[in-house]
This record gives sequence, C-alpha cells and structure tokens, in this order.
Amino acid sequence: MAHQWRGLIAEYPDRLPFGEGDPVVTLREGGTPLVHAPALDARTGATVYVKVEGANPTGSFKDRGMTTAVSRVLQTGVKVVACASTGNTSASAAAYAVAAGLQSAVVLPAGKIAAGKLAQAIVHGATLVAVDGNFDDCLRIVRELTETHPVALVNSVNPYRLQGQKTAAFEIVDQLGDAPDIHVLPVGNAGNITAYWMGYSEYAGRTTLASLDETATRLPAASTKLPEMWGVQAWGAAPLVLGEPVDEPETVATAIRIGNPASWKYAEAARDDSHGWIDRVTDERILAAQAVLAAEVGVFVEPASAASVAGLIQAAEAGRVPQGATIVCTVTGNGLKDTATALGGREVDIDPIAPTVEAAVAALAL
Ligand code: AN7
Repeated sequence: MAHQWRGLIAEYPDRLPFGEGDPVVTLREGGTPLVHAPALDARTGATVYVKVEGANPTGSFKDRGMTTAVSRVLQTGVKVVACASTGNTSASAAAYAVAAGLQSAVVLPAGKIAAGKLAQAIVHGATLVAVDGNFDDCLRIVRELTETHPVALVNSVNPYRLQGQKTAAFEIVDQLGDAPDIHVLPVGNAGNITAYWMGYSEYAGRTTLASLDETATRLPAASTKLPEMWGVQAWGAAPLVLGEPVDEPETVATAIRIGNPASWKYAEAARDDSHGWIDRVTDERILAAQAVLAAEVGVFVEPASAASVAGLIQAAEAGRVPQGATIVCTVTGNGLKDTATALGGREVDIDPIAPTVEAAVAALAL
C-alpha cells in the first residue's frame, strides 16, 4: 500500500515535546523535497541542494512550526490563535486553526502582503487587521494583546514554533546521511535560522540556547558534524548585518521586510557557534536568483526564499565558497504566492490564435 508521510509530530515523535495521547493538528507538513541543483554547482564549485519548503501544505516552511504550536494550543483550552505576519505565518496559522477547530486573528502591515498569502488568510476564515505600520509594529501589538487576552500567540517567539521548524534539519541529515558543510537560509524574524541550528545541534547530540530543556535530546547522535550557518538578509532590511534595528525596512522580498527580529540573540548565537555569517543582498540579486531557480533549476520560489541562493551566489563571486563543499539552501516559500513580483513588467496577455493545429505550429515556429 502507498505510504503517506504522516506529518512532523508522527514522524519525529522522540524529538518533539509531545506525548502519547496528546492532541495533534496536522496537514501532513514536512517531508519536503531536497533537490540537487546543478545550475548552482556550476556557479559555486560546490554540491548544492535546495530544500523546497514551498511544497508544504500552505506553501511555506511556517507549517512546520504551526503543527506544533497549534497542537500545543489544544492542550490549553484557548480558542483563538493570533499572529503578526508578513504573510506566510498568517496563511499557515489560518489553515491550522481551521484544522484544529479554532479561530484565527492575523495582524498585518497594510499594503505589504503578497496577494496569494492574503487570499489564503481570507479563504481560511481568519479575522484580518491591517496596521498602518510595519511587521515590527504588528508583532509588538500582538505580543501585548495576547498577554492580556485569552488568545494564543503563534509567532515564532512561541517556543513550540521553533520545535516544529527544527525538523527540517533532521530531514536534511536523514536524506544526505550526515549534515551538510554549509546551510544557507533567508533571515527575517530570525526564527528559522534559530530552529535549524537547534535541529542540527540536537541531531549531533548537543543543545543550543533555544533548545527546550524538556526535549533536549538524550537520544544517540544521528550526525557526525555541524554545518556553518549562513544567513542572508535583504539589503534594506538587514538589522543583523548592521548590528542595530532598522526603523523603516524596505525590500521587494516582503516576507523578510523586518527591522527588529524577535530571535536576534538566537540568530547571532547560531551564526557564531557555527562559525558562519549573516550578510545582505540587494533586491536585484534576489530577483536574479529567483530567475535562476525558476529557469535553470525548475523550482519556483518567492523572492524572500531566493535570498538564500542570492547570498550563496554572492559569496561564490567573492571567493568565499569552499570548493567541493556540500551546501543546502532552504527555499522557504512557494513562488505562486507572489506572481506579480516574479513576472515584473513581463507581458502576460498573449494574442490568441485560431483553434487549429496549423495555427499553433505557425505560432510556435516549429
Ligand atoms: C518565505 O510570515 O515572518 O527569519 O510573518 O515568509 O524565521 O522570520 C515570514 C518569514 C523567510 C524569514 N522566507 O524567516 C511571517 C514571516 C519566507 C518567509 C522568512 C519568512 P524567519
């Protein structure tokens, strides 16, 4: 019989803070493709894989953290989940709230959410609030209101989010047979870099600053080494590179348009403990990397996701990529979420032809 991936909590029961009989809310997230990208080998001299997180149920890596966060909420009796979001967290929270029978409330920066993500929050029945401000304002508001109202916060400051997200590192080690030499990923609110570092560390038999004591692994190590963590921010939203918050973050990659990341200290720890770095890339490089992934690898990602690949290519051009290294880039979200940016000014209205094979042959210049 065909075997279906069961979702993170069922696939990694020993490494997540849930016991037998605990409620589990899942849309069968995780188990995403790790795709070899020869076009990136050619540009870097390394062996490069992309971890395609856009293949998750709502089209981004956020589902990994949402299965754990929302499952935990069911244990508490709270009936409403809330988050601030640049789009993907709200889409995921709204979907998992539906699966859990809960309500969802999402607080978004007005006018800065890609159309696909907004559509997701709407069709999944979230209550939407648009704030005249940026993501950082939204997060401040949601943190405060969840402290004083019976509403569960499901942003990545909720430690259950990072618990779910760390499993992407487990999958990579399971698929490659060991940890890669380098892991590259986009950094916005800095939860994901924190979670990957936790996952790699726990699989190597260690804990990190962000590990939950109760789940810190006491299991045998599943990997023999740890990767360098390379984080990539957008040029106009690069607080971790500048070393100070950015008041008015701006980038075409709206998902990472964040000026004051919540997991700042954890991200710095991941960078430093792994002997990695966090750098920034221009919007032009982000869009160029998105085009390389689409036209030369066959993977359509949203702009924020392409930041990881843009950072890798930039590092290669600067001679910073060790030749022959095994490198994994996480591409965090699906390109279908933001088709307008991907198409740019390109023509999408094509003049129709007569409904005949001859006309098609002529139009295709065959
Ligand atoms: C596609 O949805 O912050 O550094 O509110 O959607 O863990 O924040 C999204 C972030 C990268 C950055 N790629 O990850 C939100 C939100 C995509 C994203 C990031 C996000 P973090």
